Amino acid sequence: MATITSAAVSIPSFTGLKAGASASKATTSRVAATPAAPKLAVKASLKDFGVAVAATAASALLASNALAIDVLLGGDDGSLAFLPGSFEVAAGEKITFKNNAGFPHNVVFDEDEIPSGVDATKISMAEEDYLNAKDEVYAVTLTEKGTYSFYCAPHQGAGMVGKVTVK
Ligand SMILES: [Cu+2]
Repeated sequence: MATITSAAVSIPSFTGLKAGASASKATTSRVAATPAAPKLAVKASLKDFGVAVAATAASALLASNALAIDVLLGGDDGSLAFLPGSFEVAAGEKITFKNNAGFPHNVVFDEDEIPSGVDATKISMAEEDYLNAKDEVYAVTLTEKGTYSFYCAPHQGAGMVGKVTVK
């Protein structure tokens, strides 16, 4: 009795494997190589495949739209500010801070005003590092969605602060 039950269970399980394999040509060889793999493993691999497709689509979109934003450090009128001071980017979009006027400037993200889990030191310039010449740049790419506040260490007191929302 126990043997029959086991067979009855394994047949639909195998059918499920075949269905999974035909659903995605890219994973066919991997699934076929391990016909005894539990159904759960197949589901996991199909899920991974789906994530890979989504990631490819996202990077293709990034490449075709060349998403990037430039932020000037210091206004031509002498203002100590980020221009623009508040903006939105897509996750993974390159943000280039470009030294313009009134330098030295730098870009430091506030560790208390960034999404949890993001390391401020990895996206910031060091407090004591500065952009000293015109057109020097500091570029950063933010991948975690949320709101980030940043400031220029030498001019924070003068109001040189900014905010970016990653969508
Ligand atoms: Cu500054």
